[in-house]
Amino acid sequence: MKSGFVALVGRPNVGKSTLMNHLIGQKIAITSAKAQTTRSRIRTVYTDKRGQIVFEDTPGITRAKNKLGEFMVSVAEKTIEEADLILWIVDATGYIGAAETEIRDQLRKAGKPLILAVNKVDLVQDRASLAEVIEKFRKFAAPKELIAVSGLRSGNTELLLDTLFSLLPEGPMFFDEDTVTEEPMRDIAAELVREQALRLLRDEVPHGIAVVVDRMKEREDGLTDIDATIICERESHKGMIIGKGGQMLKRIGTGARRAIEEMTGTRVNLKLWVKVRPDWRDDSAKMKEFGYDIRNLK
Ligand SMILES: Nc1nc2c(ncn2[C@@H]2O[C@H](COP(=O)(O)OP(=O)(O)OP(=O)(O)O)[C@@H](O)[C@H]2O)c(=O)[nH]1
Ligand SMILES: [Mg+2]
Repeated sequence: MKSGFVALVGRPNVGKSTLMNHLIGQKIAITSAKAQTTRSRIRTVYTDKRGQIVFEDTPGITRAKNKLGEFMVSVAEKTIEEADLILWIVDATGYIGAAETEIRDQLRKAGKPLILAVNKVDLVQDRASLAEVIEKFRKFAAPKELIAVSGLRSGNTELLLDTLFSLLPEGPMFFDEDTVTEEPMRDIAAELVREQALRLLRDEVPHGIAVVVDRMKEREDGLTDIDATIICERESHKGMIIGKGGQMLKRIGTGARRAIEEMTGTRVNLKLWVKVRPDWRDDSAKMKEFGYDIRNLK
């Protein structure tokens, strides 16, 4: 039996969460076309006869602009420290810049076995360009293994699992074989609301949003009532989140309800509120209240 913790790390928007969801065959982490979607550690479990892999998805590593940004960087650092194996994900269409060099040096310091996943290969035009991209990254990162993948189009993910198992140590099962995640359902529901906000709102607005589930209760007839609050940074943002005649809030609610229903397999009655908490992303006490606290990292 092989087992261990695999940290998924890299720059924002390279496809870490999409790839993790694909590897475990279920959507647990939210994803979006906007950078800095993942804000905390999302732990999921993959088990088969080879053993058990505990995946830890992390926020994209980038320069912090506020306390929330600092929290996100510490989540990535702590996860790297605790992992058995690092899965560094890069975008095949991206260039190698100062940020990549910083991540490489940080990972070297950590001294853990490194696998480089060159992701989004479906976007690379032809075989010759792909070979070039792979060579460029291999030279730059000198990983133990390099695998070209597509988390979106499922290219090579089976090979990636095989490689992960081959590099993991012998060890026990950390979780029950049926466990996919231990993330509480109400946290996942809150994230699914935030995912809709990221999809539907523009500019800085979705980045200044936090979502808290205030109540989640299943009725006897199976319907689940969920009350959630969308926290934003400004009155003007609140106006945009609610939209003309409440249209935007309604679209966010409908999208999130459908996603939560798919996840829970029950019918859901979702009620959303919007509150303003000026500059909460620079307020440690407020951040804790909204679930961003490094000491509570599972
Ligand atoms: N074409 C293509 N797009 C992908 C692939 N993987 C992810 N994407 C897209 O890239 C965007 C970012 O994906 P995420 O999974 O949210 O990226 P992330 O690295 O988790 O981003 P952060 O949480 O912000 O750090 C989304 O629009 C995905 O659909 C892929 O293999 N191919
Ligand atoms: Mg992510």
